[in-house]
Amino acid sequence: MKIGWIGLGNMGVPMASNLLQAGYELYVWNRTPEKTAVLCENRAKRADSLEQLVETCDVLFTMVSDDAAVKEIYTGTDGILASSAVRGKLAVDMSTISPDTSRTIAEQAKQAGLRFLDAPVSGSVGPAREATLVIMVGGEQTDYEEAKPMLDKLGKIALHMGPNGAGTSAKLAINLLLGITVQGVSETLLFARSLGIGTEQMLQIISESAVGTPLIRGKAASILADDYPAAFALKHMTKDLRLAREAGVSTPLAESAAATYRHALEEGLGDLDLMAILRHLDS
Ligand code: NA7
Repeated sequence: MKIGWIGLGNMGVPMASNLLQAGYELYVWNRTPEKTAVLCENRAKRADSLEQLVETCDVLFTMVSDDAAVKEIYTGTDGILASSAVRGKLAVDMSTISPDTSRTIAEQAKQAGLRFLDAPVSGSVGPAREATLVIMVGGEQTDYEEAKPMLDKLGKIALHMGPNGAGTSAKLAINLLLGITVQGVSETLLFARSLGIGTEQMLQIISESAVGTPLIRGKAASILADDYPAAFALKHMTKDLRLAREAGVSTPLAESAAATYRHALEEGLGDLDLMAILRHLDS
């Protein structure tokens, strides 16, 4: 079994590393080729083009930024679907994109003879490294079963949610809660501070209370240091809340959160962790 991995960003590198660790033969491609070095020093082989990757590999994984990136990789002039070698193979897209785009790519892939799963993840860089991601899969049951042993090396659970688009729909829903929660924590801390309660004290109270979560405990050190290296980049949260809005469902809290992330992005905080909205709200 030869696996092709496309997209070596913050998430792609640790995830692809876990497939290597699990003993799979791994070929990698990234738009910026230098980023393949870290994996190629560790037994992965670099493909010079998507065409070469498709010809060599049985299963293709994509983990890239957004709808535009996924479209370019699958349906661009030199994209995956341009190669006749895709016939009979399986593609697993783990990027967070709109359910509509997942369904469209799945249909185009089908016409080219490529089977396609949307399989985005909940969890940031830490869970990616520890292979404890939560994976939500949309597509045919048999394709899901074929991918499952590989997905099990990337996450603690890989659930089949339904047909194509169901994985990305579930992902938008869970990230809606994430976006709202981080805004809620930020407002709570700023509210408490205005009433004379220090952030460290308040974080302790939250952690010990019923609303304390691993998410909030995990962000505490970052909040106290006002230092936000990206575990999950604020720009990606902004994108996910925009995609959620495009679903056309009334979500007043998420609407408010979407505006906050958008303003923080405009302020130049996009490459920091999503928790950096606290810095934006505090300014
Ligand atoms: P990053 O760290 O921003 O990495 C994004 C990756 O996507 C990186 O490999 C990029 O290549 C690649 N990319 C972006 N645009 C393109 C295009 N147009 N063509 C090819 N490749 C592209 O994101 P994360 O790893 O944190 O997140 C990945 C997904 O998981 C995202 O959907 C999140 O919302 C969740 P580059 O290195 O810049 O050349």
